[in-house]
Amino acid sequence: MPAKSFKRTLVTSALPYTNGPVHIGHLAGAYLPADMYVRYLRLQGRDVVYVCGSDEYGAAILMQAREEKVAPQDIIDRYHPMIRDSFAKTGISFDNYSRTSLEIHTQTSQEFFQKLSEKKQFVMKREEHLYDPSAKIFLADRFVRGTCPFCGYENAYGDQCEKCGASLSPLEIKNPRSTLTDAIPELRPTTHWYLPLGKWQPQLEAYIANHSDWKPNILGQIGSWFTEGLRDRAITRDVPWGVPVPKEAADAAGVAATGKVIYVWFDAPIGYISSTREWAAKKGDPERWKRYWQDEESRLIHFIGKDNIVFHALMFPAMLMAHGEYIVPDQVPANEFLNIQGSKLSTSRGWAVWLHEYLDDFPPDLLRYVLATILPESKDSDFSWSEFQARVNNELADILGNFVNRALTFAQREFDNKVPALSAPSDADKTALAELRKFPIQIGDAYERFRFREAVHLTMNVARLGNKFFNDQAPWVTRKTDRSQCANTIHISLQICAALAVLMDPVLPFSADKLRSMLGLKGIRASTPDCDPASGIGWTEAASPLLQAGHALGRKEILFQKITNDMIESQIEKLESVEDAEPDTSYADPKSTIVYDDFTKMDLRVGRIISAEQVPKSKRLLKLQVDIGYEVRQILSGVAEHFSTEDMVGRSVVIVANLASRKMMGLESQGMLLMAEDREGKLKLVTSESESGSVVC
Ligand code: B3M
Ligand code: ZN
Repeated sequence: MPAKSFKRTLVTSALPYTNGPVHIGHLAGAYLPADMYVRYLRLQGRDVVYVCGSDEYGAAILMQAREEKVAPQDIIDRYHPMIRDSFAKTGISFDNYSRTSLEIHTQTSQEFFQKLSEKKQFVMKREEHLYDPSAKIFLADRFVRGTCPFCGYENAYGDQCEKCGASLSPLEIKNPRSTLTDAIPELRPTTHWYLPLGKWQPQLEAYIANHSDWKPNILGQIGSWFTEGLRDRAITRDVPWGVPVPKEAADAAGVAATGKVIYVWFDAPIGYISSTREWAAKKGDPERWKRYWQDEESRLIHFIGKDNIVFHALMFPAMLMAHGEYIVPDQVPANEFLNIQGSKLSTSRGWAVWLHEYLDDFPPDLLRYVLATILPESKDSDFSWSEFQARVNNELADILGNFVNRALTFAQREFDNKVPALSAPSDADKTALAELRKFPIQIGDAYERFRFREAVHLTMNVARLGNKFFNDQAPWVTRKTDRSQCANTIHISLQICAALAVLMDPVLPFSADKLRSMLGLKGIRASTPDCDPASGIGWTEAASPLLQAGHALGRKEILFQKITNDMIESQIEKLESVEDAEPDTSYADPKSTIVYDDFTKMDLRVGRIISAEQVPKSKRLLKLQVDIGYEVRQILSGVAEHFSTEDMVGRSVVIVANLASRKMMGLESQGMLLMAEDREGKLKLVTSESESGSVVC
């Protein structure tokens, strides 16, 4: 639960760039968790508005237009409807999906900019910038490529090196070239508006300190930005695509406004405001947006991917503070990245599962469910088609679908497709109902804490409870021996199905709907924007018996079809037809800081491997005897795929000597070998020239 209670919530998902379709990495990052969250809030009857829209400016779109020799407008007009429709078909239930090329956005951004200009919140800087003499254009961000000053990579972008991840400015690049014409750029003077982020650092530090409940991955990133010191950010560009700098602001600064646009990372977050404004206007209440943005009792939550953290957790809050009339984000649940089949997702190489293509082949709920179970909430995670198949077949079909099917089949055959009465419930019956009643709070608590994987796991536990109860009660026996007990079993199983039809809605909205019609269950509050928060049965009531005795059930259907091997193989083939998908070779993320005492708890020792053998029936494990001077330890190490036994014997390695011993394949392991894993996943032993038993410190 949030520490403070809020009257209303505004939820946003990052505005996707409109230069290509969306893929499942996008979905797992910023859209699916947000949608699950808002559906949960709506079922709770809370006042929530969920906005998003297409991010239609920025260098990426301009560059693509140049490559294709079309106008930028053609690019955004092609992808905006495609993205909007893929989201709609996946059940991402925005209250409004806007686009930043709309007039309302130009107006909102310009007003915002103008206000900051009037409040003297900007700093003007005249400086030399790279200029392409043949294209007659200043080269911002991605319009320059050259050698990275940090790692020497020769094809680094003007704003970032893809190899080492350093964030760069075009002037830092060595041997710069124009990406438009390949010309060697020259320097020309130009004037730009800067947001003095450095000046805001103390306020931002206080703001972040107030939000210690944010996820460690976010706080970690922000902490390192603070340590480096925030730098002033240029928030205008000399490019022919973007929201024009307002003339009043240019006049006040004594700069010609022509050709100057607002930097995309300044206007895009304002897109959240424009989208809310557009929503209010469509509702016929044009001022209503202000309640969500300018009232201290409203809560602002931005769902994003980790590459957008600095903009949402520092830059946008600084903009809002500088403006003075807005609330600031209260939560920024940023997700890490989703890899595909063990390799980093890459749209340029086509190593991606595109949402619109997925939707041609499978129902949306299957993907929603599988992604929800593997969301990269605290570290990168991996999507594989075989796991997709396994989770659909073993969890959705075999646990959830099967339970529903068994309960409904029994009701149909034994009780005339009606809900039998519950009479003189046994202890087991009462326990099952009591267990069921706990779920709305348990699952809800996971949603409130932005733990979506946990929420989904707990949701499946409702179906697990149902299956266990059904099996233990064996209605196929009691139908002959004890009709009334059989009736109780089916009555309770159906109540569990009804609870599921509400509780699974945030993750499986289409199937929840189908299940409600199979049960003939009416009067459940919708989890979509058109819901009426004040009416219907909502989240809290979901687990109190929802079906009356004698209630006529609907028509039974199969909830989840199983995925065959053929279906999966063709998906894998489609992916692998992409040339040279590279494995993920980025450096592993830094771990969070520990204190010296944490380090000294480890007893690291040098030991000599005196024997090594393969553990029978295990592909991975080697059994080692390691002499650590004062004793010989048996250590099991999962490295058989990397080293042969001969590679190991005789080597002096470093081990963790005080790791609690544990059993693997029935054998005891008394310690652990240290290894160095490189970016390609290759392992090397960490060796030492010191005598056995030496302490590594
Ligand atoms: N379009 C970047 C991205 O899609 C950007 C997000 C804007 S959110 C205000 O990663
Ligand atoms: Zn680099």
